[in-house]
Amino acid sequence: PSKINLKDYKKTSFDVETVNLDIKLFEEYAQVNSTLEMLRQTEGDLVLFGEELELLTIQMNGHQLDKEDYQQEAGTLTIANAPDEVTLDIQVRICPQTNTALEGLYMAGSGDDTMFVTQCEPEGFRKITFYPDRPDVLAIFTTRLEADKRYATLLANGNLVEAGDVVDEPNRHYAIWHDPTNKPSYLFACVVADLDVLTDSYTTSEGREVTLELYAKSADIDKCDVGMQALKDAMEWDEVNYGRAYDLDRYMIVAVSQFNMGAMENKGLNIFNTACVLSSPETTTDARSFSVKAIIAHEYFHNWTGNRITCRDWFQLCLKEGFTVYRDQSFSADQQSSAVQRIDDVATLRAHQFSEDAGPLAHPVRPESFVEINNFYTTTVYEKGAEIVRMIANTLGLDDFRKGTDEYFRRYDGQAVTVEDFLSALSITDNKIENFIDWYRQPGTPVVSGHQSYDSTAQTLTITLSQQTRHVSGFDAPKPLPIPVATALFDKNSGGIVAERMLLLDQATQTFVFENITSEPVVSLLRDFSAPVQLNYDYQDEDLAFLLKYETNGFNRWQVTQMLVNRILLQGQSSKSSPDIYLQALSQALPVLASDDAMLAARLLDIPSAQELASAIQKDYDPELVKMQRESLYQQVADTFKDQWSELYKQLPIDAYEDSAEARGKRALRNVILDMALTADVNDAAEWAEQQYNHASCMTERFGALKAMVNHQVANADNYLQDFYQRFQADDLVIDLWFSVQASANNVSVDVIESLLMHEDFDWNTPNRVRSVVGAFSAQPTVLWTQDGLDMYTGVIKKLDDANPVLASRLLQVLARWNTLVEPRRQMAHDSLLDLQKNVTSKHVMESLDSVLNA
Ligand code: DPP
Ligand code: ZN
Repeated sequence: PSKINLKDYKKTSFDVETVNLDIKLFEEYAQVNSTLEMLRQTEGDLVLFGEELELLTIQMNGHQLDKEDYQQEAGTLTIANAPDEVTLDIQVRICPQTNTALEGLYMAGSGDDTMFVTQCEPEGFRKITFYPDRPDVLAIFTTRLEADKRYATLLANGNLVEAGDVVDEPNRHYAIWHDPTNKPSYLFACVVADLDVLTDSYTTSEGREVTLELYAKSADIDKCDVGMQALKDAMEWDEVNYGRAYDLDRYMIVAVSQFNMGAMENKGLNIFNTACVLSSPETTTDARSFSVKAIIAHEYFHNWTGNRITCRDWFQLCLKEGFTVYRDQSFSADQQSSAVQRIDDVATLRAHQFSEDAGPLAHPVRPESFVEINNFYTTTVYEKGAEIVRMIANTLGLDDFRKGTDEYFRRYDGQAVTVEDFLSALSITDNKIENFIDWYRQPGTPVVSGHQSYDSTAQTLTITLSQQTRHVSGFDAPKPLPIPVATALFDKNSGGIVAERMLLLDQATQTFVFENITSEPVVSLLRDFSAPVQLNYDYQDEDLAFLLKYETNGFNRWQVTQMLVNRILLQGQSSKSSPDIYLQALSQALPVLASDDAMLAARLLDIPSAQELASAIQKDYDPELVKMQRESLYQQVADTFKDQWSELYKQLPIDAYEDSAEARGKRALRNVILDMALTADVNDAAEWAEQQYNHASCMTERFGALKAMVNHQVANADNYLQDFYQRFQADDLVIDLWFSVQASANNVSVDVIESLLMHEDFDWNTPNRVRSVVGAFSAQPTVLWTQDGLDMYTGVIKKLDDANPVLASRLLQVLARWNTLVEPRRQMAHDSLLDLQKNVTSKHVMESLDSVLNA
């Protein structure tokens, strides 16, 4: 398979004006007839893409085409010398019933309980019919669906025009949908199913009455209220914050249990993984429920940033994803403490994106070439992409950023555009914004180092900052990037802020002078994580402890605890810090915070994940050692406060369930304290866990207790696991939790994983289930990086390579950092990967494997 390059972009020779699709579903296959009205826009052949299609007939302007009239090869159908106006009628047959890749039109479910859904982003539409399947081809779609009446729900994009019985076929019915908006094929969707619906409505700021519908299986329909409310909140939020209102009379969301991604923003007809839309207090943890709201908002926000303004080509994926993630993060920050929101977003960025950027899968936020675009739905494109938009917003200030986004919507509505277009609109008030383009082009996480010097005579403080980015092979030598560093100076005596400024570091090294500073202050940098960089400032441990006490920025209070922990844990650090200052600082902060902001208190007790710690290690990474060090520090924290856990825990009694930020904070902190108490061997902690499980008001409490019991192997843990299974046996998403709590347990072994994979409820065709075991397991590096662990893990990839290459390749990416391992693990991993290479064929896995082995 060949590489596609950004620099080779060319418009298509033909544009599509309208598409008429007629999809008839039968027991064993589907018949798809399409009519495309096309117009020439440049010289050249007419090219259509198509994969896994059985071509029955093709007609051009009413004439049947014979084999010699077109050329068919690997995924394309080419017609040379086509006239300037073309009507194509194409008939194909496809087989959704055997489509396990979950791209294009596929059947989900099994037995009597099946449904048909589509996933067309990025290149699934070509598995439905022959089409110029690229995001820069925009057309008006009309879709007729026909199926057996046991599939009562027939949905497609846009408005319902007509529905009824099929003449002479009493068991079949049809529906015709028309979407009045011009859209790329990746936003096409249809659903043929038997579902219940929750209906609501929303009146937009422009006075449009919109019908809102959330479709789910009847057993799940009582878990749709959270999602529906989030949708209404998101619609209003986008009107208030970006001046964007919804543009159709109907907005539909459909929940599907078999789905590769989280959710998909198809025009007017979002399709969601059940895990990302269903939520109820009894079955869904707070964290999951919060992310349901964020994902509903994310997909809704795409209607403007993605659908109305879309990407010229897939290299521009970050154009819609980075901006939309930034928008959903801002939405979520308005629903809880903004410090906690920032902490969670940054923790994810550091654990996953920094690690990606430090290894062989590093790529620019806007890649320059790919073999398989599915491999680039990455945390670099999404999360680092969002960080760039955030830096621009902070540099401009919110008013000018809004002027810029208004300009973007005004200029490009209805078009397929590039990152350069986006920056050019955002630059209307400040042309320096265009310099941010280098952030999109250059891979690698910049390291910002710095120190300060104080001149008491001149009363000036000088901060020197420099930046360095590793040179990723295959790319130009790194250039300095514009890095906004939000800075505050704190008076050592009063603890108050004496100066506050946004420093823009845009050269290799720069000095910044603060005047009228009467005594040497403590400097707080990168407040609210103003740029996605690693910070290496010349701090004393005491400065960090000081900041934990006096910083007013909640995010930075967390950040300094993380810096202290990193100093204690990271091997090879010359001046290895002792935990004393950290523990002392915590003991001052914790009691106050526990009553003030329980959620933030819970986060302050975080110790970075093994994965995040590993991302900073370039060589001789020893998973055992890192695990031991993490656990030993965790133990010290638990022991230090051993006498206080009981009181803190009792201050947080189980009340009736409430979905407020405060109640969620209490539940989060209670779960952290429970785990700490079990770690410190507090006398009756195992009993607290059982009580919490038995008297839980919601899943956060019940699952928190279960997880703690499993991880600490308390005597009754197995009974509770069994109870949990029995209680929730009918609920797939809860059973996913049941699998994952075992697969990610502290003491997990490959045998446990093998037996979970053999369990009667395990299902290779449901990505959520596969992730609940194999994905959860991959967070246990001490077991993953053993011969047995690798055999099992690469065995899973082999198994999925053909059936679901998108999922297989995603799982493989977890092995990217093999090259940093200590011997003999490194060699073992290398051999496993080489062996895997001989046994896989999908271009998805091959491309990832090539990059990973190139480390
Ligand atoms: N475009 C989808 C999203 O919202 C892909 N999963 O991110
Ligand atoms: Zn998205």
